[in-house]
Amino acid sequence: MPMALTVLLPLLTLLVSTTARPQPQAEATATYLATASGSILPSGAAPTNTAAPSGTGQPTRDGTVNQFQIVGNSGVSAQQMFLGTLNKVYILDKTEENLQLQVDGFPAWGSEYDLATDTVRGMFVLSNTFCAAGASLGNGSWVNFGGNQAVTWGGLTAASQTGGGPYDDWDGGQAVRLLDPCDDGTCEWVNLAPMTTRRWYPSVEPLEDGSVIVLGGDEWGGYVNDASQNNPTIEFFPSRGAPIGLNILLNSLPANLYPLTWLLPSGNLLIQTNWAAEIYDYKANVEYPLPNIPNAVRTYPGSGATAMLPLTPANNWTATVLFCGGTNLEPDQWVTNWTIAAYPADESCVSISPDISSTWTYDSTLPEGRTMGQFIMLPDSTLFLTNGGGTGTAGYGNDTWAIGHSYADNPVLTPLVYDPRLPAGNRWSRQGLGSSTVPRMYHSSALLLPDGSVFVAGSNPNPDYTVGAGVKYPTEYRTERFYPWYYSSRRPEPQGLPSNLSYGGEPFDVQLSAQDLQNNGIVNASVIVIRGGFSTHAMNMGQRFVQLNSTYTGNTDGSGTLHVSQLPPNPAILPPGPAMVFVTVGGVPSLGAFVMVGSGMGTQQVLPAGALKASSMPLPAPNTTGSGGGNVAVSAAMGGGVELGVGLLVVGLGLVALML
Ligand SMILES: [Cu+2]
Repeated sequence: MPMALTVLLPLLTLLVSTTARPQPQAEATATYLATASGSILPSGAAPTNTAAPSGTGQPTRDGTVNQFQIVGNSGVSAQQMFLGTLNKVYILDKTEENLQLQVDGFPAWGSEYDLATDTVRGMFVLSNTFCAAGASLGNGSWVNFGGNQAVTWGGLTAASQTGGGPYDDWDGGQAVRLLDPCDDGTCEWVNLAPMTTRRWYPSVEPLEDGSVIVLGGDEWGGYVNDASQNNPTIEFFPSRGAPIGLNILLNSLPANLYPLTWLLPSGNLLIQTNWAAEIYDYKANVEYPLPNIPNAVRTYPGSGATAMLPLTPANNWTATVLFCGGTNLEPDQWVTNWTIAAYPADESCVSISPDISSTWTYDSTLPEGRTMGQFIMLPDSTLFLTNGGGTGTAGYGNDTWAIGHSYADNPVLTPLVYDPRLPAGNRWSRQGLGSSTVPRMYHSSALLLPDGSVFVAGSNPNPDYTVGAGVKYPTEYRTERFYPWYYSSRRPEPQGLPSNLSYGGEPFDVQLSAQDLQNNGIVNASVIVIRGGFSTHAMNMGQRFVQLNSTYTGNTDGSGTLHVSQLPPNPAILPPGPAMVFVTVGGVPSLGAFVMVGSGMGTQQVLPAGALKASSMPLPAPNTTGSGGGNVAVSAAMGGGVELGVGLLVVGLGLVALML
């Protein structure tokens, strides 16, 4: 667009707009109610599922398996996004010149993406969400924290930090924004009382009581952090008072923004930032250092791909966290006087199981180095790795060596699949996987959708909206889907999935027809709960995969019943809040159903795990029981779990054989 027009358009819209915008002062005084039914919109909303299909039916698209497809336009560039309902993805950009989608005559930087129609609704966001973070709460609300100062064209700091200017944006440094997702197009972001301190590039992790912890960040931004503006503290939402100092954030400069953080089943946090790592007992405020992470910086801007691997009955819901790629820069190398964009990214993968060992383990190496790769957990128990580049790091700037503004280059367009059930050294495959045509560089994102496809969006390594003939990595609005191998398979249509899951308590039964089970047999069926998390900066904060314990009863007509435990009696395995539940048969998932986990905000109700029936199959020997019919709840449950694990392993190996 010619410069004259880019200047004129906002001015014109400024003249005709103005009056209908919400009053931020009034909103900012709203106080979040930390009650069991804590949502402020509307007050007293119970943590139940309002528009919850049962997870039955078949996908409505004819996507080609193992291929990407460009499907729509996100309206704003998808720097951050999450799945709010089964049909809506909520997207946040930084404040910039998104002229294609406007709210009250100003460029939008938030949108609601309708998955059925691939259309967007612009959403009013008061303050600059540039490099903010988010998570879901125990009551189903989503919260977004922090950001940058108000900006004008080119991402330059605006004269006014309280609105006005071409984008009419407010300072977002201490912002707390809350959304109750909806399917009727009426929900909006609400601004709550601010955080105690400024946080640009913070991390957020859901906790056992439905609240969240907010960690780190800096005050004013930049490529990396520095001592003059570091915010080496944590705080909670809903607030528990003044921020609390955290030594690892003091001592891991400069690459310690977006500190990588996971709640472990022990109730402690694993924190990994720059080269440092620790276990943090946030309840007692005690830090236990771990050995440095080997080979590479996985934290932003190194931005390795990271994920907690599936928590399953076979591994007794023991957490292993995997880190792949990043960059091996030392603290004194995070300066911009050399050609960072051409520097090869790291290709190592390492993992740690912090609740049982403080040792780092080398895992299967990537086929090529990668920065800003992103792991999406699929319901077939594999991890899909997409996005990012082969050289450089996250970040951008006005440097002669930058690619446009990008600090990364050589996009990796072909995805990978990691199967944690395969032997170490042999877990990666890209056999048969098609490539994307859209580089997904800095400020890209990805999410698992209810139909089991992967939604990919964003990419904008630029200070403001930047497109044009010569721009190698433009502001990207195109959205894509990737359709995994199972996408066109006939999906199981389970009957009897609950809309709420408890911690412990009575098992439930899920019915599967002979057509659902096909040739696989109910021995190869399992129930998977996935929280997709909040996607930004090559991370999905809060992403979890939990397999429920189950046993089965097979019938002579080929149908069967799964007897399914609730979640294990421990909220730290999957904190309360919204998630999707899938029934998989031979790895082929049903459509995801919306499920609320737990009992809302506050201390969770935890019940003893109810006993599961012993597994039984009618053939070849009628009435043979699968796990010895033990009548002690734990032994019966674990027996079923082990069988299921072996079944999945066989399916996994069979799959690889097919791919080869
Ligand atoms: Cu960023």
